[in-house]
Amino acid sequence: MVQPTREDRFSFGLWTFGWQAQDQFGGPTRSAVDTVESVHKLAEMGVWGMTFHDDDLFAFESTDAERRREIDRLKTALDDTGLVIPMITTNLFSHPVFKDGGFTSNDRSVRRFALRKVLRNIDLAAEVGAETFVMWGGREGSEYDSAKDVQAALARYRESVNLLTEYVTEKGYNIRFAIEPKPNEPRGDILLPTLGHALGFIETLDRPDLVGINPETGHEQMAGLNFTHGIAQALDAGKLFHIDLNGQRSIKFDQDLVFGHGDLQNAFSLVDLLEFGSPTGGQTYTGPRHFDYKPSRTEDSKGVWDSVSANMRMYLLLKERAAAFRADPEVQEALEAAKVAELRQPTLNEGETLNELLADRSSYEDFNPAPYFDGRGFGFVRLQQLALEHLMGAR
Ligand code: ASC
Ligand code: MN
Ligand code: MN
Ligand code: MN
Repeated sequence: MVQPTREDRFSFGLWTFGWQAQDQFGGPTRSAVDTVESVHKLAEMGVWGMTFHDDDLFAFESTDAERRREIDRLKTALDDTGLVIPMITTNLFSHPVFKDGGFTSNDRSVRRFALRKVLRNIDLAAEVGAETFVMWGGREGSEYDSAKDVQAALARYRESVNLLTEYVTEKGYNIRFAIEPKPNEPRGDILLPTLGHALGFIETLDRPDLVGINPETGHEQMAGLNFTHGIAQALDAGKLFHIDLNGQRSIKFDQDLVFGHGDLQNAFSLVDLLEFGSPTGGQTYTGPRHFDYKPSRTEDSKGVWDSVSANMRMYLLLKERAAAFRADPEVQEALEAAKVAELRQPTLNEGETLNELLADRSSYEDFNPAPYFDGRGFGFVRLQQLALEHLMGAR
């Protein structure tokens, strides 16, 4: 059961298992991975897809010939293994040119260069068959309020995304965009810091239908937010185009832990939602289960591949636990007592008008709130205890 297969649609960023663990305080602790070897390794492990930034596959300074060589090596490995590239993204954050951002740098020539880099990478997305194009604006932001005109920056962000949707439409590419929010790091404050900010921004675009979001577990949790709630809102908006799964333990630097190695309870409710949908209906997610984590700096190459496996095992184990939770008659009874399904029922009767509600004395004048004092408890604690006992394998 915990053996991953291609049907699970698991995918990993080339930059995740490929991270050499350089951080603010020290250099790499392990060697670089080879793309082709990695593709073979992933396929053997039951992984379905791989994703990458342009700069993960070929260095920023690559000549056209070097770039082409790496693309062709990748494509051969894909043909040999059946692995797919469901998503690609552009690195607008590593090179010094992007120190004040790409689409929203104060320096106009940098913005024009960033757009060209992304447009070139969209052609590559089409070439490798990626249907989702992620935009993580890690350097779009500021440390100092006086240094960034935020309304102007948002206007430039909008201008860029509008040009990108125009480009894929003109080219006839089957590509949609997904904005990835993050509150801070590397910038002191990043624009579009949470998925809610991104959802609001998308509605101001020329082609909102072509733009959704790619929320990352740890990024929302860095802002103290409930990731499962955010994902539910993204589904409700029809905007969950992609997802970055990982682990984060509370509000601190971006940990990028293995999925489930952070807030395990929240990971449980997330997998329950992604795999089985809302308990009473609602939208479901059919996209990739993509891991964007970093193997801890303490790991050698063996530990790296163990951590790749750990992400998938955690996901599948949580799926198994969530299925057991849903199937338990005692849970069903507790859900019933907690009136969880009653929330799906519209508050007004079918066909009832506002005036009829106003005339309904039972809804207000004759309604008795008194029994709610020390009565009519919802039993949410019992339900949560049952959930945790399932999560712990105690039931
Ligand atoms: C991405 C993405 C991130 C960042 C980060 C780079 O494309 O989804 O969260 O880049 O992983 O280190
Ligand atoms: Mn992260
Ligand atoms: Mn991410
Ligand atoms: Mn990340």
